[in-house]
Amino acid sequence: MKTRAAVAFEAKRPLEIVELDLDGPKAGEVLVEIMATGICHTDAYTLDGLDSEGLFPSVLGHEGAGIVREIGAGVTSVAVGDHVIPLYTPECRQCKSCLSGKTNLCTAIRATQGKGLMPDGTTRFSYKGQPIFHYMGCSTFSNFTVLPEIAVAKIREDAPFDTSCYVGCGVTTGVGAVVHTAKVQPGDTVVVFGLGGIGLNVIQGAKLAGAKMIVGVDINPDREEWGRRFGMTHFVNPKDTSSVPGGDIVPHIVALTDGGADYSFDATGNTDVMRQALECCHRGWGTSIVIGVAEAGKEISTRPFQLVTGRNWRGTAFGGARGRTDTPKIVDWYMDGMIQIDPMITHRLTLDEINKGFDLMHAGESIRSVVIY
Ligand code: NAD
Ligand code: AHE
Ligand code: ZN
Repeated sequence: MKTRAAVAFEAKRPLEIVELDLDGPKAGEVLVEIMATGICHTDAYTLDGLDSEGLFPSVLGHEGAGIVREIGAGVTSVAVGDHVIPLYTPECRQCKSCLSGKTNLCTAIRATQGKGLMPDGTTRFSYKGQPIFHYMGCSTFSNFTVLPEIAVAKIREDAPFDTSCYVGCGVTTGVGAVVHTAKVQPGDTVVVFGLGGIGLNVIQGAKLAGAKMIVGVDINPDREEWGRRFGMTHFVNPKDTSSVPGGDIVPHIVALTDGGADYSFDATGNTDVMRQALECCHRGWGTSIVIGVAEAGKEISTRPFQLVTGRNWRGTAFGGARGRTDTPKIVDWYMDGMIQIDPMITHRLTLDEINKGFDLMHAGESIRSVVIY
């Protein structure tokens, strides 16, 4: 069949809207009509050539929602007509990782996913006879895409596509980092670095978990109002030297939080910020969670003394959520009013306008842009 898609032909070049050829689902795969997709900073990072796994030409996008239109042989867990969210963190329920109960990082298809291929080692997309790579196993910047059955989460049919697509990455990553990875408890002190599409969801997750003090840190002053809307109690702008005496943010946050954070989160992807996030944790027990994806070649560092004195450094992918088990529950939380999504969708675009979504993100003007097919 044919599908309209925004293709990343090369790094650092705008996406091009073209018609691709798409092969149907093979055994264990499903064809999904994508109804809406968010644009996450990770898409921008890959398009900018900063991802060590980045491949071109490819169809980016990993934050979608849609409808199953066809199933391949042997597919049993979803049916034609089901509403689904594509999963870049699948859940096979059979691999060592899934069975361990210790991680959401299913390994069943990770090797081919990182090579832009389907599990059988081929691509379903092509353009003028040349293969086009998949991205994060999802490729939601195409109106139709093919996914392994283990990489779709069935969700309730009354959830709107243009908001529930955000559960495919940003909402689950931010809220899940708090409730699944950190396991923040009532009364805890939380510090969040980067109040964008992910960090604001960390804030609303911290509020949901009952954190008493939620400090937001961002260099964009407009983000103060955004953070307060979702439960942030204090705001720090590292660039505002009047509120951060001496410009050194770590002692400032340690003083503000009476000795340091119980939990801090990096949602910037900046390795210097990751260090600050660790070092503003409380001596003896504070834990810092890395969410941000850093560009290829970057490394994190700190004085080992920071760890010797009881601070913990951890990371999280997809908020520690098990793809098929937890994603539908997060959609339920949204539909039941426990978490908010609607105000964070600041821009709705057509596929032809998709490059504007990247421009808005880079200008700090959007929280989430969503493309509606
Ligand atoms: P975004 O662009 O919407 O938000 C980033 C925010 O960080 C912005 O508000 C920006 O002003 C702020 N910021 C930038 N530099 C800063 C600094 N030095 N100090 C303080 N604030 C700063 O991006 P997003 O979509 O929220 O994604 C955030 C990060 O999370 C990215 O690195 C993305 O790749 C990553 N991510 C990781 C996962 C995961 O599973 N681990 C999932 C989704 C996104
Ligand atoms: N490919 C990059 C790493 C990118 C990365 O860490 N991705 C996150 C999801 S970001 C979603 O917006 C993730 O899930 N990581 C776990 C995994 O298995 O990819 C690199 O550095 O090579
Ligand atoms: Zn993402």
